[in-house]
Amino acid sequence: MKKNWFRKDIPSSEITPEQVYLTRRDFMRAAGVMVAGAALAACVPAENVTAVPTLTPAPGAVTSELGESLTAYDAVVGYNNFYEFSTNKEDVARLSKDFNTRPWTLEVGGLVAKPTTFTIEDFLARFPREERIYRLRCVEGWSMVIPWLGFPISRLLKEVEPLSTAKYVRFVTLFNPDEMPAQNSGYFPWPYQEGLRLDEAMHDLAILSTGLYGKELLPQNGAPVRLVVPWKYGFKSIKSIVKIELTDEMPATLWSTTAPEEYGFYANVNPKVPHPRWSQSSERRIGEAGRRPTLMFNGYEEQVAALYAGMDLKANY
Ligand SMILES: Nc1nc2c(c(=O)[nH]1)N[C@H]1C(S)=C(S)[C@@H](COP(=O)(O)O)O[C@H]1N2
Ligand SMILES: [Mo]
Repeated sequence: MKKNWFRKDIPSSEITPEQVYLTRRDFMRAAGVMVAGAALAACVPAENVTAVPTLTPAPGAVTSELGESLTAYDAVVGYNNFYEFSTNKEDVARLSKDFNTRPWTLEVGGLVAKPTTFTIEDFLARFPREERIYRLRCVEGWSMVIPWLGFPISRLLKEVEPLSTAKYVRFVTLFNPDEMPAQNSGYFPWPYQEGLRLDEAMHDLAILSTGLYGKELLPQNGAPVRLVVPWKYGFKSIKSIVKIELTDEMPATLWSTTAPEEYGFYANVNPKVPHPRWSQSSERRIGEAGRRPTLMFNGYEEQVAALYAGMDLKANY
């Protein structure tokens, strides 16, 4: 009965106290700034990030380019999907507390001229981090606004020099059932895998993250390094990555293998394409009462729509 593994029911006990939502106009008035354009307005310049440990935005600060409040830190680190530890979002933090993320290497290979194995220390030294405040929309119908620390994955891919035959990027999470207890269960085709088209991965909004809220990533959020692709459903943002491989074939993913009729390769946030078992037209922002409309490409339409020009987004779900 594979159908119901990925439960979507969210108990009301998980709703945290309501935060004030300011409209975009209020935001601009409050901040006393003019926003020049929507494109990439979420990106904070890199110089803010050199002193990473001191960069700690206050929960509730109004900072996204749409004038949205950051989701409270406690929710970001306390309400997690990380099925290697538990399918219960509120147990993940406790069960992953001792997950060992050092030493850690990330192997980048496949159809590239310069296959390279990076350590986390290499990352921190070679790829300066920026803060990126993104919405995260889970396919289950809840969402958060998270200030990530990371860098565009395009920078890493350029360093390894993709061959002209490379069309896709495959990502693989660590497989270690001793440390990730749910990997002992045969329910899912471990290790967790995800994929992007190469041009999607090269988009500036797609980042590798090693931190959030100005701190290093905690295990529950995918330490030491995870993908963040803000215009796609959250399950594309694979955690605790050990391998990145460039391929000429569309990679199989954990969710498209488990339930192909429910989860496709693209998984772009799209309020007009319902999941077979529920609507995707609205979402519950963690920390707010009620629901808000879900935005096309999670609000990043202006930046990413060109990647899908001419494609049938219903067929390519
Ligand atoms: N390896 C791995 N990555 C994963 C998952 C997972 O279960 N295992 N869950 C995904 C889902 S469904 C979501 S919504 C996001 C949640 O990220 P967060 O807990 O940091 O908010 O992680 C994604 N990455
Ligand atoms: Mo998700």
